[in-house]
Amino acid sequence: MNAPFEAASALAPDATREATPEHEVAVIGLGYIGLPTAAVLASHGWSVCGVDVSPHVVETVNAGGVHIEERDLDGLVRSATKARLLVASTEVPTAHFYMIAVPTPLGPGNTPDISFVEAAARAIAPKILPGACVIVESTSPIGTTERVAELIAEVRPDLAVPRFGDEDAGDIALAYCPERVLPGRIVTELVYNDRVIGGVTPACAARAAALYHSFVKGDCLVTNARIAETVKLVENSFRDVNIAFANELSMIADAMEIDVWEVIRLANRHPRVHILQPGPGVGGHCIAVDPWFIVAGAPETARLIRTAREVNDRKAVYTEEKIRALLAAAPGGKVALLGLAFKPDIDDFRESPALEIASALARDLGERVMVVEPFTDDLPGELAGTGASLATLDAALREAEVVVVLVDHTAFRHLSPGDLAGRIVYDTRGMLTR
Ligand code: SAJ
Repeated sequence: MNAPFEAASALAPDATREATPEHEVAVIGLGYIGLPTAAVLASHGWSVCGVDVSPHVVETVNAGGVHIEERDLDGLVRSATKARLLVASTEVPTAHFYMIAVPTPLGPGNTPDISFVEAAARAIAPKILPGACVIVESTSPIGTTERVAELIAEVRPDLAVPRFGDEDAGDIALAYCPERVLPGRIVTELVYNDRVIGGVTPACAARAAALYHSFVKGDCLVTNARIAETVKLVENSFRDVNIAFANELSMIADAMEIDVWEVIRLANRHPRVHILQPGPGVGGHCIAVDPWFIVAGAPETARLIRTAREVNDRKAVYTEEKIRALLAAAPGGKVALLGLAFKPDIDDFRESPALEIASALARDLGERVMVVEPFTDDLPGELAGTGASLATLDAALREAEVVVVLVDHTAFRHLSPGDLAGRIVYDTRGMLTR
């Protein structure tokens, strides 16, 4: 038993000390959150087993490799596996702590699908020992941690599983602690961000907090599970609503032939105004998704949050229509689309409005579409096979009549309006004027 476990077990029910689990921490789901979390825990001395349903992911990690791109992650995983503090498996082991970091996608009608969380709970249940602690990190609809408790209780009638509002500690602990890390800065933010830790009971929160205290340099803020679930959804909805304001403003300014970037720059000089940046829509697997979890829970009341989602989705369609209109002014001409990722300087194309726009254009304009994306060697998704081409920045600027900035990657930021003289330019990110 090493130092971090002793610290964490100080708050554990006595039963913990009777059991000898195979690992101190089991992280279920080795994706964008699970793998960095497992590696950071291991780098702080914990013995960690990462669990994934994909044999490919498990083999890659056990060989010291990574299957996702994230700054500083490869070195961390390599050292952790070499030190044997991180192993991966397709089977859930016995452990003191279980962290669930599986996807919670949107199902039909924009309703949350928590089936992967439920499957993780069912896989943990037969293995869990008295004194263990289960922490859900996946972004989840309100009530999911209690659902996990219910599923474990069904499989394990021998355990006193805590219920929301209980005074007693119970045999195991259940908590919700949302991940809040920014893709591209995950390894750093895992350590330095504050964490919100919500227990099904106060004893559960204290038990989970002990684990986070061992590696988090930010504050660990303790609350109940329902509040912590709500906090996560609210954070991303707050951002979505504010980006929607900027996107709506950009369309209004367009119609009035006003420079939206200048308006925002000057309005933001007011001490209490901070308008975000318009773009071609909102992408990624969090901000464009999580607000729907609130809407699904309160469909009649969550009017602003729903409208913001619709405004941000509409901005992508608006951008595509505008590019088509610009191309109509250059009959037969080519368009250079700069960037496909969902935001600058990452290689993540999931839910990317830029990719959506490029694909829609390429479907009927084919080889008139040139894409410049320094973060890929091949055209991703359905763009491949449309006739569209992946070009260097120089080639695209030479050949295209219309140039559209979809993502303000650093690799494009040296461009000035002068470099694009004679071209029809549409800068959805305000990169050329900022
Ligand atoms: N965007 C704009 N204008 C802006 C800011 C962002 O159009 O002014 C767009 C981006 O281009 C991108 C999208 O919004 O398409 C989302 O990008 P982001 O950088 O704002 O956020 P994500 O999705 O990478 O990460 C968010 C973060 N949440 C918040 O900032 C409240 C992160 O802390 C969360 O951990 C992450 O979601 C998550 O996993 O939920």
